[in-house]
Amino acid sequence: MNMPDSSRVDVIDSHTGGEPTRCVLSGGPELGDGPLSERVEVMRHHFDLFRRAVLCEPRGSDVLVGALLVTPVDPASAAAVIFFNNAGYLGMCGHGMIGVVATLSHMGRLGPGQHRIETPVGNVHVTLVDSGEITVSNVDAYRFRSNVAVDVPGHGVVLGDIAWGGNWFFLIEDHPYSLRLDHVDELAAFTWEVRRSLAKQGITGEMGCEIDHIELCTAAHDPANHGRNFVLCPGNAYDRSPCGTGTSAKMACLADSGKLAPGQEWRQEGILGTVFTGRIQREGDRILPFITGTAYVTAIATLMFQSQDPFRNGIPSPFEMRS
Ligand code: PYC
Repeated sequence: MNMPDSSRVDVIDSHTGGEPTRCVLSGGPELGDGPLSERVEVMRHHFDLFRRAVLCEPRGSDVLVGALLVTPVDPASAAAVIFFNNAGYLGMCGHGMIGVVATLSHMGRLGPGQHRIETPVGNVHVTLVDSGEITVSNVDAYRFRSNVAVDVPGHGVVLGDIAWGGNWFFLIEDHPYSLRLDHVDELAAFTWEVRRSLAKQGITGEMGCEIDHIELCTAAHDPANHGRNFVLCPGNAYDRSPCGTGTSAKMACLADSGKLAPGQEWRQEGILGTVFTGRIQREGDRILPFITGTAYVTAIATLMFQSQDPFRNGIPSPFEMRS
């Protein structure tokens, strides 16, 4: 599928804690009316060029996360969304969900209150309050394995926890790095090696799922917060926000270790110092994470795809992984 000359794709861009989201309002491919988990596969296999055209350079960048709005399966849901990035597709996306809610609110399509939004990995509930703060009641989070050893060339054995927070994470506490913005090249290089080593050594999430997010954790820099992170995303871009799914995975690990009680606040600082406020609820064995943050609209635009443009389908990211 080439992007047709006549294609016009309306988008609203926002950022959540510094991490950008491009919400696609119209002009997206026809993915059918099946469950979102099926529609994302239709997009992956038949319309992947749409993802690349909308998100990769020259219209986007490696940092951007896309959020394609589709018709919900259940008409009672406020929206349904498929998240994608320069490399492929995301299950859930915490900062992206906050960006989508801020966007829908800006358009007058969502008012204060609680709303259900469908994603390929399950429904989430979002609460928008008058101040603009948005709370995402995320899909269940859990720690799958703790203290897993991975041999990382040039770095030796690295220990981490494997956890699900809407995406698969490898969380590393024991590392020598200072999580500062002026160190991001070094942090990205290390975490990229960890990711490659996990894949090479067959270390996965549950049911063989690829671990495609690597999270370094340390103490917070600001004493008002509880922890700081650096998260490497699947396409080798680092999350500018504290990462909603990463914060969910982190809270699941803390709860599993008895270090986070239900209702207790967890203020997660990201690499820019921006914060998501988290907490969990427990229902039997289930851990239900909540993430609160704010997003700001940065652009309202129509993307164009002229037939003479050699890059109308986007420039493939070198980090794109074919499934
Ligand atoms: O906030 O969950 C998140 C996220 C995932 C990838 C980038 N941001």
